[in-house]
Amino acid sequence: MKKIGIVMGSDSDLPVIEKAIHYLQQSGVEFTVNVFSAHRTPDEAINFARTAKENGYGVIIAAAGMAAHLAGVLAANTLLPVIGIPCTSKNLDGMDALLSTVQMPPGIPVATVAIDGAKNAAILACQILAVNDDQIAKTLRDQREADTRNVLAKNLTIST
Ligand code: RP5
Repeated sequence: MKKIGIVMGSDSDLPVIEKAIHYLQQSGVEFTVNVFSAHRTPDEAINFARTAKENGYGVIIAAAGMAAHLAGVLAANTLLPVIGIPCTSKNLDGMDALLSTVQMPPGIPVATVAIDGAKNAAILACQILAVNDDQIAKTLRDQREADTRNVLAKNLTIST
């Protein structure tokens, strides 16, 4: 099974990432979490991206706030798909990170999820791995079916 590499720009991003960690633990998918900053530890961030494929990763999730260039830097240094999570910070509510992450110039795409959208990032990463992994595909199908059953079981109707 290929691994998911979660990279965050700072340990202050951990509260956002926890939803991805929780989802992947529940799903039994292998992952690692590291702090590599595009500006504070650029060599380590680039080295992680350059060696990710040979180290068994199939997809990278990058979480960063403010002028969030981490996902773009990682994407520029690997052919693995990179999913960006723009993280909230106190001044601009994550809009700064959203625009920095999503507005990649043509040639180096970053698949950007919603601000603080860590669970969807984890699900999307699993879907990417599921292209070549039947076990992960089955887990994803089972989760969707469970979600459907939960909604239908509530049987919420309002009528006048
Ligand atoms: C970004 O700057 C990090 O991803 C974090 O979201 C933000 C603030 O980092 P700290 O100053 O809290 O380390 O690089």
